[in-house]
Amino acid sequence: MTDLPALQIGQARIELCEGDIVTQSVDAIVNAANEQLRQGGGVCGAIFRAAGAADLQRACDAVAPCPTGEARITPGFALPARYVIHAVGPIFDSYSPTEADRLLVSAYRASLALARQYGVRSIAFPSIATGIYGFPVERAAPLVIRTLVDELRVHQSPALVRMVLWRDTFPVYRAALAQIAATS
Ligand code: AR6
Repeated sequence: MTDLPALQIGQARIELCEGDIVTQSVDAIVNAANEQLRQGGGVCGAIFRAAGAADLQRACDAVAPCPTGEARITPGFALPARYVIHAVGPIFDSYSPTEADRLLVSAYRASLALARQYGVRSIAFPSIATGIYGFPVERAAPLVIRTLVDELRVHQSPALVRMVLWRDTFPVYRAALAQIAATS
């Protein structure tokens, strides 16, 4: 793998790649979930299918609900990842833009806190809330990258945080990373 956009923060690293999160061989992948932790569409549907929907749903039911801005953890079952961290981003139109920002940041921070609690060293995130939930990706990308940088500056963990981006969201995050790398 050459020239993936990346940013080193002390001992920790943020990477961006384009692709399907279910194939990621990391300790934990993050699901863009709903508050009920029910199988949905988008990346959530793909994760449930790849993990084994019945097993993952049973595990989700045991830890549901999950309010917007929070996260829950389950096993990964048939996935290469050991854990799935289910994070609920905001439905963009249900909040003021600044409240939606706060809730999106909170979903990432809650996921990283759970990851640290479970000894996760590598984690892959999708672009939470920017699909079915309608959060504009141009607004999310700089906010998310800045949140990851801030978290890793403080905690230095997980050592690898990878954003796995679907199709045309990749260049948006790449531009945001380049901008933040140039100014930090
Ligand atoms: N790998 C990585 N990213 C993906 C994949 C994949 N396999 N598939 C889609 N994406 P969304 P949300 C991207 O809609 O907006 C579900 O029904 C997608 O292109 O999956 O948080 C849940 O159950 C977009 O950039 O999540 C909730 O009800 C990003 O993942 C609701 O949707 C997130 O899009 C959550 O909506």
